[in-house]
Amino acid sequence: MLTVYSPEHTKHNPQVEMADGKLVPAVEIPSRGDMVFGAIKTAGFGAIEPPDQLDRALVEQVHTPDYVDFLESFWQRWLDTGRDPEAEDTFPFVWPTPGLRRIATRHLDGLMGRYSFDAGTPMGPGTWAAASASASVAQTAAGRISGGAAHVFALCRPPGHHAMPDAYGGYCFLNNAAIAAQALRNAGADKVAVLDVDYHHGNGTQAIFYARGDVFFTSIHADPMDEYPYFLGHADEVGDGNGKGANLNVPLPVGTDWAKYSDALKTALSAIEDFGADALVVSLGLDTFERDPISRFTLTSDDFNRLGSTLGSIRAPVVIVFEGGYAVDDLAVNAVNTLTGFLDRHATG
Ligand code: Q9C
Ligand code: ZN
Repeated sequence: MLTVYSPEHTKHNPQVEMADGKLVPAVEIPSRGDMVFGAIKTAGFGAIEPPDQLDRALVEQVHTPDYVDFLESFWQRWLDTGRDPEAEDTFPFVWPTPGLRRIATRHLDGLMGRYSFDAGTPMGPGTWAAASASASVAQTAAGRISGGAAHVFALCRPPGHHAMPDAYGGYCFLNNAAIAAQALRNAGADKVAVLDVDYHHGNGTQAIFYARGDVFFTSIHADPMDEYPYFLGHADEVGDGNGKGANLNVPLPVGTDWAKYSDALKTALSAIEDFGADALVVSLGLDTFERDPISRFTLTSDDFNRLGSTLGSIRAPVVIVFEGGYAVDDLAVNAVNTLTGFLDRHATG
């Protein structure tokens, strides 16, 4: 199995994030990507290749052009407007909630609020370089599927599934999984499914495809009544317009173990089968792990082998897109277990 990877991810290097009323050490850090890269190399799953150049038109099929411009120009504008050039982490702190006007202001603090939905996502000098490289990794992996590969691992960092059509948040800037799904559609797959197994609901991916019937989105995640991102990911969100019936959320209680998790996985996979997907994108978060520092499911390292094997039962080509997972020292074994379980089961031709 080919892995697509870019070392550019290290340019997004946050030091702190806001949590519990203070600045705490950031968890979405370069060692995450380095750890998974090292593990893939050692495990010898196959070639590891760099991404192609990012296709801006593709990105603008899932994000608004003004949002992409904002991300790209952010750091230069920060410098041009006399802000601290030594700042490593910048945070929004005012948002145009309903009743306020959602306008692109001249002041960067207003712009950051306009184009974000949380204060938990530090942005710095190298964020665009890393996020755009991450998106190109997903794009390239999808391209290999369209070229005939049965499965490709997109080792994306920063993650993407929280990124909305025009807002960043949840450590995500560009929605890598949505970009992969859209690339598959553009290359001729009539029906694409996205299965999100990150601990957190993939609110961005859901929002991007919510009114579309050509991309089925299903997510298994901690109940948003109790967990981030709170304001999306509930079971009654079933899609809109042409997308009605093409969205399936399976929220699970905090504390969920593999027995309960695997039931939800069967539900999601059978829905994908019913939809009749020509290709599948998996948003692979490893933050369902029992020792993840910010999450509260209890999957073990062995359970990731079972997860991979269950994912491998799908009878369609698969792009696996890396999302969350913050138990850095355990990411190597959990990623390798997932991919090993997957490859043992997934049909290659
Ligand atoms: N004190 C992904 O897994 N809030 N994003 C965490 C911790 C944000 C996670 C709060 C969690 C976002 C891709
Ligand atoms: Zn997550």
